[in-house]
Order: sequence, then C-alpha cells, then structure tokens
Amino acid sequence: MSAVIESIETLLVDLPTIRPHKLSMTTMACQTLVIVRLRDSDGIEGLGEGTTIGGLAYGPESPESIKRNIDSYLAPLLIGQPADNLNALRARLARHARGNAIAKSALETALLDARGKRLGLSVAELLGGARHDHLPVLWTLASGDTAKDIDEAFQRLDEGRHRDFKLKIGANPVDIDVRHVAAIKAALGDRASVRVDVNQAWDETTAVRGIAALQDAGIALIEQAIPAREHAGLIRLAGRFRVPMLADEAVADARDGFALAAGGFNGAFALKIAKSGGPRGALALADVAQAAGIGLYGGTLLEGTIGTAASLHAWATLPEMAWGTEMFGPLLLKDDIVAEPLAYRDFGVELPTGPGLGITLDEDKLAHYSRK
Ligand code: MUC
Ligand code: MG
Repeated sequence: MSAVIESIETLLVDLPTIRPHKLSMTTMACQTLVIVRLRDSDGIEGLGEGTTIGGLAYGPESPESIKRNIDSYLAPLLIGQPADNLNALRARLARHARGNAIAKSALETALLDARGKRLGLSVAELLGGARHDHLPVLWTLASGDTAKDIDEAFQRLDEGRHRDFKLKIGANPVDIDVRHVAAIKAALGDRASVRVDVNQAWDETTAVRGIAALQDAGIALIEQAIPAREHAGLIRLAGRFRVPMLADEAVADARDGFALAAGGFNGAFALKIAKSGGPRGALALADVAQAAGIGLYGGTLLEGTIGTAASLHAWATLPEMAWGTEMFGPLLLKDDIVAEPLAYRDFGVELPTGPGLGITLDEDKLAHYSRK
C-alpha cells in the first residue's frame, strides 16, 4: 500500500537580512520563512517553504496567515490522503481552498520533496528532468543609497557572483529614482546589465515619463511599473517602448499569462512558485509564455534555501530563460537553517542534487531561529 500523509507541521522562522532591503512598499530588515515539515506513514519527511515580503505589504498573504491557513484548513485536507498522487492532492486543495497560493506552494514543495526522497529522484526529475545544472543569478541592489549600491555591485562583480543587477525603485519621486538608476548604470558601464523593478508604484503617466528616461540611460528591462490589475496599461507600455516590460505581480498563473498574451503583451513573465501555488503552476505559466513567444525569468519572493531550491528544480527543466533568474534569496539572509548552503559560483548557482530537493535541515539553527 502506498504511504499516506501522516502529519504536517509549520514553523515561522525569522532570519535577519544582511542589510536593509528597500522596496517601493516596504523596507525589510528580516525575512520570515514559513517552513513546512510533512511526514508520511513510511517515515519520509518532505520540506517546503512559503515566504512573502514585508508582512502584508507585498500581497494578501502574510507569514502568519500562511501558517494559520495551512494549520487550520489546508493540512487537514491532506492528512490521511495517499502521499504520491500530486495531481489528486493539488485538485483537492484547489477544490476546497481558494487563493492562498504561497501556502499551497509550500505544501506542493513538501509533497514533491517527500515523493522524490521515496523514489530516489530529484524534484527536477519528478518534473520531467533537468536541462541545466547551473542557472544564472542576478543580484538586487536595494540599500536605498546610490554610492552603497555602486560599491555593492562592484563587490559582486569582482567576486564573480553576479553580473546582472536589479534596482528596486518606486519609493521616491520618479526624477530622483531615475537619477539613482542612471548613476549606477553609468558607473557599471558595459561590465554589467541593469534592470529596475518598480513594484506597481507608478501610474501610467508617470511610467511613460520614467521609462523613457530609463530607456535612454541604457536600462535593460522594466519590471511591473504599474499596478498589477492594469493589464491594458502594461500592454500599452510594452507596445510603446523599445525597452521590454517584465510582468511580475500582474501574472500569477497560467490564466493571467493567457490574458496578457491574448491582449498582445510582448514582454517577459516573472515565474514564481509562490505566485502560482507551487512549481507545477509556475511551469504551466511558462508553457503559456513559450506558446506566445513571451520571454521567461526565474523569479523569487526572497525565499530562503528550501524555497529557492524548489524554484531551481523547476527552472532547470525549462529551456534557457531569456532573462535568467534572481534566485539569490539565501544570500540576502545573515544565516541559514540548512546543513549545506546552495553553491553560488560563476555568476550563478548550482542545481542541488536530489533525492527530492537535495536539502537537509540544520536542526539546531532551525530551533534557534524558529519563532517561540
Ligand atoms: C519582486 O517583486 O520581484 C525579487 C527580488 C527582490 O529584491 O524582491 C523580489 C520581489
Ligand atoms: Mg518584482
């Protein structure tokens, strides 16, 4: 008889960041990981992680709601069910619980990790097989200070760790932000590419002014300049400028992707397992993007090592992504809760080898950082 899901435990883990991380809607000094430990009747444990940014600042789920909704609603739907039929388990969650994409992503990750460990296969193998074992990773400059960001960029370049940079803007008036970005791009010159993420902070008129100036400054990509729901505006911006638009908050799952593509969007999509309810949903969005000729980007909600590894296993199954990945979450944190950190080298990261995610917890660190 196949294993059944026996228990699901959730932990809130608070890890300090290496420096304040300033986005348009919040400044982070700490990241809270919701860690899932799922145990099956054969003794196998699956690990999962859900994170968001700045409590409720980024989206409708907070770390506390992710934990509470798993504990009270989602875990009871899974406990006692056969552990190996991921399709049936995803359908059960979808039928009985709306929304809660980050919580569902943490659970799907734990289910995949346990199944991989049972079968001796990596999560990438469970998802069809890895096409890459090393993925490019950019770094986000978000100290809030132009000179510090330039120093940080040169450090990362000199270490061979990152050569593509994303700047978080939108918290300041547009002219100040444009000056900040242009100064960083001018300092880096041809040594590095620079893109921006506005995190929905501009209206369309401001976006037209800001993007025109950023395009002139040599910026490579403009991420989510206007509010997520304004699909028509995003499509207009994509048609208006040479510099491509990246849809992030606007595109959570395959349905959003289809709507944007059908409306004539011609930029790129940020894939995030957290937005899509797990790796499978993110890959479904990638299928829509590829069918529509829309570029791919491997995105993060600043997950720690477990969520980052889950994303890497998914991205590794795709053809080369036009815009690379931003799977640097663990590097933004002062410490980790795993025995073996991910290997960042050669401007990217190695895909961890399985079984499952290929990640083992450091129980002492987990206990130390878990919220009491
Ligand atoms: C986002 O909106 O892209 C990704 C990198 C980063 O610094 O923040 C995240 C969220
Ligand atoms: Mg973004």
